[in-house]
Amino acid sequence: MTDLSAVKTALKSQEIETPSWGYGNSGTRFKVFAQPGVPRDPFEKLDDAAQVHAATGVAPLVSLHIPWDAVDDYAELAAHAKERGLRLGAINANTFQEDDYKLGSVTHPDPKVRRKAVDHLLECVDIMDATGSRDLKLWFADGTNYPGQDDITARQERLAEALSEVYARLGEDQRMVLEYKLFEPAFYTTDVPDWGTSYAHCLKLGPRAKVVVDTGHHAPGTNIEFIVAFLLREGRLGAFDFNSRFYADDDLMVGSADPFQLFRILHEVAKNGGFEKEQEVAFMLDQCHNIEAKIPAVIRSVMNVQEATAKALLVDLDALRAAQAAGDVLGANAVLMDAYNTDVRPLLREVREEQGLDPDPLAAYAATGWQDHIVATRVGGTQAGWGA
Ligand code: PSV
Ligand code: MN
Ligand code: MN
Repeated sequence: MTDLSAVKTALKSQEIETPSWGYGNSGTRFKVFAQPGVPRDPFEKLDDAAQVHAATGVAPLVSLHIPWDAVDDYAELAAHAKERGLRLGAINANTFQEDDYKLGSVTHPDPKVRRKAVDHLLECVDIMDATGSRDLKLWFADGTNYPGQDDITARQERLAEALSEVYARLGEDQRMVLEYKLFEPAFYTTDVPDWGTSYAHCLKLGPRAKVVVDTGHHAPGTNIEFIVAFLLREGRLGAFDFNSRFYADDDLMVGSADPFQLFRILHEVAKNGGFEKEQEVAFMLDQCHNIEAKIPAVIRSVMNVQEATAKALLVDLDALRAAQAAGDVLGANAVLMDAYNTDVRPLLREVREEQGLDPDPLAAYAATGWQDHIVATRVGGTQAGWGA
């Protein structure tokens, strides 16, 4: 039998990190749709994130993307976060939006471009020092479009060199988390295309280098929960970038396209101790809300993670293990499906009430009047960064 009070305690202590860029305008490569009331600067993005945290109670961290969130004084930004009950989370580096990076950043054939890219990564560590952030989050758009364009192994060598210079700069409590992505924007080779490449680089770097699993970055049909289980066993799962996809890297609300997959992933997290603080797994969202209202979309996403987490925590592990040990294929599967098919919404309402929160976060947000306030007072909001 699952211990319900332990499930509730775990749900109350969960921390979901929301992305600053989820609050800004975004779109596809064809069109950025401007919404009224979106933040004009990183301070206002934090004000919106504070609304999500106030409504849900489990979203106290916000990741920044540099230079989208560049400010003169990062300590002031951290203080702004703190006043609102928030903390600054991962610092995402950006070496993918300048002309210099046409042929790559840290893997570029020209050492001058590599230097510029590494300097940006080092600057991001300086920012972490000022914000108190633990994680430097790296995703590289580096790759090639045509066979023969560049040397695959030379690019791996350049990548390894760059990563080791940056790793050496990290403070003792700081980590590097390395994201992989199979495709896009390069069409032929990508320099960090999969978890194996990220893991191999992390292993060489040291224990504070870990892998980021962005749920939108795999080939269709990839068994992401296997990757999660493997990395947790090795102590190398650094973070999630949660989102949903139907076709490519769609960055839709997590749990919207395939809630069962999210459950299967979080079941592996629960079973392998990934919710325990020592594992230090960051549960981040990496989403863009192109056509839907942003703050309610982030709230909905947080709720989707909570619901999948609750179901994962409800899996009767004793019954599951007994069925597995007995070779009871149908029985084991039934244990898992029982948890997945549980309606956990009443449980989550109870958890919120016990935390002194409104049981319905979306209604609670609507009742604040914040949306009308920002629409009336913010004129000329900024783009999230994509398409800028
Ligand atoms: C790349 O597709 C990515 O997933 C990386 O995490 C970037 O930093 C992020 O998207 C920006 O939205
Ligand atoms: Mn991502
Ligand atoms: Mn992505």
